[in-house]
Amino acid sequence: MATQQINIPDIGDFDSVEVIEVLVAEGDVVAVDDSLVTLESDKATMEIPSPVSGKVTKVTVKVGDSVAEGDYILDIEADEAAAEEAPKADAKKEDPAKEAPKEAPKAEKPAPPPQETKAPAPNVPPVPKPVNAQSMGAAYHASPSVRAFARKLGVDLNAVTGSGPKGRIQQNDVEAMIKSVMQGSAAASGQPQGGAGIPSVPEIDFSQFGETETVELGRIKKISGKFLQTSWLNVPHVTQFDESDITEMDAFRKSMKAQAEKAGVKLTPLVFVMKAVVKALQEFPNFNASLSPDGQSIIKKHYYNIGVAVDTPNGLVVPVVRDVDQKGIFDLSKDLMELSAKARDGKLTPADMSGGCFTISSLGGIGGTQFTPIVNAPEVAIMGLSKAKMQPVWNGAEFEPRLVMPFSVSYDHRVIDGAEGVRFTTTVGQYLTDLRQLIL
Ligand code: CAO
Repeated sequence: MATQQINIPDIGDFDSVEVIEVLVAEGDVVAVDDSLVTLESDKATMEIPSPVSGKVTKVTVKVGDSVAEGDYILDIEADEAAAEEAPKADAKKEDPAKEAPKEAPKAEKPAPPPQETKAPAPNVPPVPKPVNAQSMGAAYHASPSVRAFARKLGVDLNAVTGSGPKGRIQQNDVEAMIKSVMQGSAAASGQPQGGAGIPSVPEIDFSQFGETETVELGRIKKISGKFLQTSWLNVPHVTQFDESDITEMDAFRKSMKAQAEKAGVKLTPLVFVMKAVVKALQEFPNFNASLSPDGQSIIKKHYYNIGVAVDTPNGLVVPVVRDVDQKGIFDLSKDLMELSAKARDGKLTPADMSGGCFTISSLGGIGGTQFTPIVNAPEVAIMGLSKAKMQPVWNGAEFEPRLVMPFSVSYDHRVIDGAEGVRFTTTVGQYLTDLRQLIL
């Protein structure tokens, strides 16, 4: 049997992340994908899964340690089948007991495997499982044992307030939640209650009406669904609809086609919208903010990172384009193409999806006239783009054909008032109609 040294895999841009749980001890037997340790950064909690099955022979980290990609965390004596597939050439990995470095050399930085890989080969670094990466909105912090406890009792942790450090949910928080729901149920004279204290949707056996099929939701849909529901239940939404005459903008975009091709990018209206939105965010800083957890203050951000909703075969994800204020449209286009390709290949890291200030959801390439996007909390506003259409517009003397793009902005009414909301959409619309204003 070969002993394998397990190192922290690619965890995105984080260079120091705290170990908040060590889930295995020497002598434990683990299977592929079993969680070994839990790491927590400011933005995400992630479990590091085992790349092999076997017996844990040494644990070199403890709760409170800070780790980074490549750090040595434990040894596993791999089962024979897994050991046969292990690389023979790497003497250090075959017998780490002879030379067990505290940290694996940073130069041995392996490329991460696709996210959906179920059982990676023994020498392939495991992909950390984001527990609460900013897939779509707010998140909770809870250990795997508390999550298992909640799952067993059917408690939705999105609805539980954590009393531990940094709002971490503990078992007694789950118990308190169950108690309060039970008391609420009794008070509501038998009315069935959901986990958030609202009436549940009635359960119906649809097979009584015809043939049915039950298909389990994908992992991303399950995660984003929770974030969307959390936002929907917590954020008082208002959606402002507007439209912008983008005739000149689109003519400019088309005139840049050859130059864009030379630069290896494809310009779509979205990058112009990103620039217009950032200029408007600079003028309306309440839109580039988050509400403090106690709801008493606004945290204004002095950076401009824009999340872009990307439709993938596995579900909706929101990678973040950084420092949009400092980039030109070709660079933005390149970032967007790279991030959406990564999203569709299931290769986004938690870091790719964190740090957003404002989200844009563009359905303009598909169709529709207007829609009401759900705020990506704890952000406070989101823009929805719909398909631009050529339409007759009265210019004071006659109708002329103009390309008009409908869009909407949903916002958190606790932070933004209606007048400010419509001033923001009007400003974005004006910038898109006359791009020259962006350089003023
Ligand atoms: N009006 C008219 N045409 C538009 C348009 C708009 N608002 N937005 C894009 N288009 C055009 C593009 O110019 C392109 O046409 P050409 O090939 O002729 O230039 C075509 O539509 C396809 O664009 P695209 O969708 O590939 O590119 P994009 O930059 O607009 O969007 C991305 C990129 C990743 C956001 C998009 O592919 C995507 O995934 N959209 C779905 C997001 C989503 O699901 N949101 C819903 C969230 S709420 O459930």
